[in-house]
Amino acid sequence: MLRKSLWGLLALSFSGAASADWGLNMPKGVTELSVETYNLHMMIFWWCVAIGVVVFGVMIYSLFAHRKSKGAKPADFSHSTVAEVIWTAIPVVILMVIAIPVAETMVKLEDTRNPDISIVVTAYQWRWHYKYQDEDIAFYSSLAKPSLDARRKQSGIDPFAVDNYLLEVDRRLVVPRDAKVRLLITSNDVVHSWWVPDFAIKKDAVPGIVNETWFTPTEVGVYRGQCTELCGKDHGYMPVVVEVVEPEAYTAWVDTHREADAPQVADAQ
Ligand SMILES: [Cu+2]
Repeated sequence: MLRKSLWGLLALSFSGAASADWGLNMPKGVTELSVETYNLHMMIFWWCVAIGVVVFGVMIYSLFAHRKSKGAKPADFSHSTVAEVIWTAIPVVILMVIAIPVAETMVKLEDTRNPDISIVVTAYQWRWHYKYQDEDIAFYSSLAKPSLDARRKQSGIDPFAVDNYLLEVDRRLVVPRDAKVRLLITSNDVVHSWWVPDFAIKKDAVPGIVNETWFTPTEVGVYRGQCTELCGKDHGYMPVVVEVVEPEAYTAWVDTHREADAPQVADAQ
């Protein structure tokens, strides 16, 4: 029984579709850099698998082949310079092989120059505020009403009946496809963290500090995330929802959401 379920788990973790359902692996995402990050992650994963197979292979073979019952005699040397040089040099080479592509990607991740759109993201206990720097658009993005109602104690509402329970907001962040979106992330009170797995972005929002990041989504869709820094009692109730739309739809959205015409959030402070 146990063996059966272990094999089942193993089989599941190696089949792509199942791992997506189970969330065992990170998503590939919808930006060039999220795909790059995913590929790095997989490359390093397979390096680790190979190292594990070699190291444990040698260890298990040695234990088995040189066991006492076969009359093995322990060696009595205390140092082997050759072995020490080898087991230092090989990891150094492996780390260098890994470090080069990783550094390339990290440099790209930090390159926030020449954005098409800049958005100031300010975290509040417990909602997000978005301000488009070049447009007259600014709004709060809070947990959507159906989730808010269902999460109340003894609400009587089945959370499983709520679409995207705790992962939906009243006003989504809207950005166009194929645009370089720069985020300037800060906080109004405590440390929060803006996280959208499909963009491979998780950036802390720290009071008094502006953190920068950027993404260029390549696919239209709705991408969800959460605050990932324990920020108080409603930490679990401040999701992030980003809607990526076609450039024309974005222009239309901007036209209808300029501050003058946009509905104001009643409890905005
Ligand atoms: Cu938070």
